[in-house]
Amino acid sequence: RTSTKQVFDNLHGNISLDPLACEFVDTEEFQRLRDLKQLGLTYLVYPGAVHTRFEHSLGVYWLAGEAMNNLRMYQGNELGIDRVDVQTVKLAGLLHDIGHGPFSHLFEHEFLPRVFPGSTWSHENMSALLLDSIVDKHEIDIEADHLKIVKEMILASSKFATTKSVKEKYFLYDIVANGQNGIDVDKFDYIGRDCRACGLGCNFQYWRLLQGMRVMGDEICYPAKDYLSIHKLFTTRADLHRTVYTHAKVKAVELMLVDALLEANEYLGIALHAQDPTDFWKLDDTIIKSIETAPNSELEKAKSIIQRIRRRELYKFCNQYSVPKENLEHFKDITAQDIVCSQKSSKVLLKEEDVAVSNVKIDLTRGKDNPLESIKFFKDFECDEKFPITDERVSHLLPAYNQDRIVRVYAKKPELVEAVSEAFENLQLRMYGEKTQVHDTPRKKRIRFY
Ligand code: DTP
Repeated sequence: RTSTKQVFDNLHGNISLDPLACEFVDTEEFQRLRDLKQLGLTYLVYPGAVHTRFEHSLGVYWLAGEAMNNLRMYQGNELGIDRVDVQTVKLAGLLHDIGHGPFSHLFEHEFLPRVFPGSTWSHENMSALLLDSIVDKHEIDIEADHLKIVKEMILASSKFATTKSVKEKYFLYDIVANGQNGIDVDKFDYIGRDCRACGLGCNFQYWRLLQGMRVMGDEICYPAKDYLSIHKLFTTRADLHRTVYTHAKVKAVELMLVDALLEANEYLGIALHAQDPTDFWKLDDTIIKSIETAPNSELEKAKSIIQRIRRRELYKFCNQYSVPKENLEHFKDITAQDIVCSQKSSKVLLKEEDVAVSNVKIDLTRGKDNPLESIKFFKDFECDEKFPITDERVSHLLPAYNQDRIVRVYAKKPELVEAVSEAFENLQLRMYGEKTQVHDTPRKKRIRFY
């Protein structure tokens, strides 16, 4: 195959796909990304959030190409960037998300660990496995070394990071998934795309960073004058997490869908598909419809949960608790059992299956440190010195904490709201000797957002 293809993307405009990229795109495994919504179930609260991993992957492919072209233009000789490097990084961008399961993070972090406790499954690892399977099945003509590097790049920021076969050009591994400082073209794309889809303003301009990036001592550095753009990247991402991805109602729907998937798992073998890369492409967000329309009588329970989602009879939010900064380090996730065990009055005797708990974690970056501390800047293109930004310069911009832990508690039936809320308050008293509610108005008068 020799021809390129043009795709018009609503964020970046015209994207040119090279012939090798086209071979991957025109497979059922890649086309499956059209049936994976980028933000999982968030569209049930933000109706515009129906964009998919398909357009995001094309966007990351394009941005990876732009980053590489800029580096090649300004530092091409010095860094020894060749055509194969550019193509490898672009392919890693294109294929970095092919291993995501239905509803992405829900599948990986909420569903699979419940089926296989202690599971080490990750979408990055599945992307790498799937890549081998696509190349075999579709007989894609790509050199084994080339393929190996694409996989290494996809795994670069994950716990599965292996060797780096490209010696002396380690920065290539930081373009798509940056394990060093978290600034990568994956974020450039999804921050803009997610804000737009949800109708939120986006003040972060990725193109400033794309144009300003420079490799110094194998590390991607940015012009000191652009530190505000980097700050905006992390704060916009945190804002998206707080207001969109972890919205209390989104979490209620997620808790319900996990319950439905667990009920259906045995009959539909959902988790088993995730173990086999040749089978994995069959699994996508349409699993909801498959459950709803399945003839199996064993699926009645799963169906009724999905019907409740459709009819908006959601698990009822009772209350939430923000873990104080000093307790973050040793905080253990709260379980439904913890809540049930904290019940004192026995007007209604709660059971574990009456309660749902969401332990929300929001990190401004990986780890608890200020993300700006791990980024190196330079004064201008004539200077070869790199330095971190000084504390005084950013202190007034920083949020109080770089990490948030919020425990949200839900009653699965409306009539249990009072009992679950009471038990949760008892638990807080037991843990910290005080009730540290986020809402400070009495429960009955509180205004709730639905
Ligand atoms: P990061 O490096 O920012 O942590 P990542 O996990 O490496 O991102 P992904 O593409 O797998 O990259 O995840 C980011 C995308 O998924 C982004 O569009 C936001 C969305 N997302 C993240 N968490 C959630 C969530 N809990 N619910 C819904 N969408 C989410």
